[in-house]
Amino acid sequence: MREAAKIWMNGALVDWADAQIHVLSHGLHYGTSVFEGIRSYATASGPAVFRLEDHLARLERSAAMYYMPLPYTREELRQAVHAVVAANELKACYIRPIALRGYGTMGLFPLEAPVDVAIAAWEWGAYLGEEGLRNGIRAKVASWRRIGNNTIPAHAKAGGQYLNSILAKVEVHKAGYAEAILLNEQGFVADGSGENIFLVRGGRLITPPLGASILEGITRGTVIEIARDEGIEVLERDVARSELYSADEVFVTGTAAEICPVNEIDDHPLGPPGAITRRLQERFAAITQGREPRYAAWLDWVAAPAALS
Ligand code: PY5
Repeated sequence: MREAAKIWMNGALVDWADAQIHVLSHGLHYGTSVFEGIRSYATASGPAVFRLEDHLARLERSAAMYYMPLPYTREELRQAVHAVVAANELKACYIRPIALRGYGTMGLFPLEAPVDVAIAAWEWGAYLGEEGLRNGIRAKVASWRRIGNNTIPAHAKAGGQYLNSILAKVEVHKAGYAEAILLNEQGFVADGSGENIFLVRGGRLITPPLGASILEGITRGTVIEIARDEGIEVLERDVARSELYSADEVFVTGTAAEICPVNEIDDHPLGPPGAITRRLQERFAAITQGREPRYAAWLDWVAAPAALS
């Protein structure tokens, strides 16, 4: 499919077709993998990886929560991400680092299995569609609950926990909706199958707190910071399902989905994307494209950047 592309695997760039693991890899059987989703954006000074340091720090935290020592330092992984983007001559792309328990043991005790690490990158457009980014998506609350905080660590981005997201996604897809919203075990709103969620009520932003079985999204953190810089108040608090139906605006955030408006939830119309959603989308685009020197620390240029003017 992508014969010419290179993938970084266990310390070296290899051909796309050669980036293989054994069928008895522990991570394949039991979900013992941790991963990241990162985007690089095209800027006037070349490709820039958005919040790379923060994504790699989360990868380390996810690995630690599963007692998985990463065999590479953060700086080695940072250089590897740069190498993959550069070797594939990518500008705007999605970057997927993954660390998994590899081939070596078939019992559940994983600590003797080796840890394999790979980093791939490819061009990946709007995850919820260009039309969705512009006009909003239809979402539905799934019947599956978000895995509880005391079932697995919700803050870890681990392969196995995505079975939960996948069941929710397939359920609502079959019912004709673009994205699933999951409630947590307490019945409060948690997140989308692959995004965090925000509501606008009375000019304020509201988003579920870190204790609500959510992933601590990097785009979520970005939106909170941009909004506060814009003078918009942000509340992190539990959100009841019915609040979604009467919100002034709702949007979801994620590396793949970016900032995507929601225009309908459970067949309750929310109307076209609102002013605050639009404003945050515009700010986010300006920042990721390197047009906002104030936020330049969030960009890690793959090629040396010309000085920001
Ligand atoms: N919640 C869940 C369950 C997620 O999977 C994601 C990211 C987020 C929130 C948002 O986190 P962040 O802003 O740090 O990306 N989902 C992945 C992504 O790359 C996987 C999507 C297929 O966006």
